[in-house]
Amino acid sequence: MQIARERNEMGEFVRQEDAFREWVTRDGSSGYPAEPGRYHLYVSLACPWAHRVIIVRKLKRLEGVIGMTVVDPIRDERGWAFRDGPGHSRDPINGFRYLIEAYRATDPHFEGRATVPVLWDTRTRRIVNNSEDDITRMLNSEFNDFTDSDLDLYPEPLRKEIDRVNERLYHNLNDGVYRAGFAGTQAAYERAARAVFETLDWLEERLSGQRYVMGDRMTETDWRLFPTLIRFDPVYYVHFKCNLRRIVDYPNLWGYLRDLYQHEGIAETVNFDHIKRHYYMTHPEINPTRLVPIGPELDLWEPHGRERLGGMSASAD
Ligand SMILES: N[C@@H](CCC(=O)N[C@@H](CS)C(=O)NCC(=O)O)C(=O)O
Repeated sequence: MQIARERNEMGEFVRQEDAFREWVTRDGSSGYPAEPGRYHLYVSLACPWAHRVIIVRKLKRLEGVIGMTVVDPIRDERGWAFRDGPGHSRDPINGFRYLIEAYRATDPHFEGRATVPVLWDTRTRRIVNNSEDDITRMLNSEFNDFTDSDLDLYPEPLRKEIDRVNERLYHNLNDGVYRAGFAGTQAAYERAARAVFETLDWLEERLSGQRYVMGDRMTETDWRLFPTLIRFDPVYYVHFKCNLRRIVDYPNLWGYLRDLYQHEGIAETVNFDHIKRHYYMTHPEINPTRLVPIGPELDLWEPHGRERLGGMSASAD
């Protein structure tokens, strides 16, 4: 674990930039035409960024079009690995043992951390893109010729507002919990942790009168938020010391989280075993005993009652 290498002079955690940002396009103009069976995802069920991609692949019904391999949630100094185990497997595409091999196959001089998610091209045998923002947008719009779903999670009229809210949520919440957990000074921790709760308070208010973050329509913003909220009480509250309040203490956010969890196909993308073992066993700097807490008990199937707020649960679908 190289958290210390990724702190600035103020003790703040700074996430590394994504290395590969090529695009798969519907018309092929980018050099990577959308084709069924050509591209493959390497993901972790533990990672919130990869989780977003897994969700969009599921919602867009692209499982038969884009393959996916799940890494072992336990990461050691060699990084993410492909091994057989519950919910994860060896790499059937390239026979890689470690994810870093995909990065080195793409750029022999690659020096950073090999992160998930990765979108791999089986034709040119290289990584097309390792940024979840880009990959989810591609899955949303570029593979429509190969799916019967016309769901659009990034509708034109809402794009500006979606970008604005995403930016705020990314900095203060999605990455904010990491900046709280990986902070190297008390001040950096407190700044990040306070911002997490200011943002949750803001969302609680916003979700009091509308079903989704953008109003009555489900968008990518909801699915960018979901992976962070679902990890919050089991992991971030304890492991990253974000412990002013839990999600279950926020009536609207807790109902909203259950609403999304109960959306068709979503519960099966959530693997609490991978999530908990990954965080508690892979950050020895934060949890040197590597013990995994037994709780919490969450009834995610409890009725949420948010239909009364209106809105189209499956969006344009
Ligand atoms: N910016 C990336 C972030 C991906 C990322 O940081 N993933 C983490 C797991 S949650 C990772 O793979 N870390 C590898 C490591 O620390 O060695 C994205 O948005 O796709």
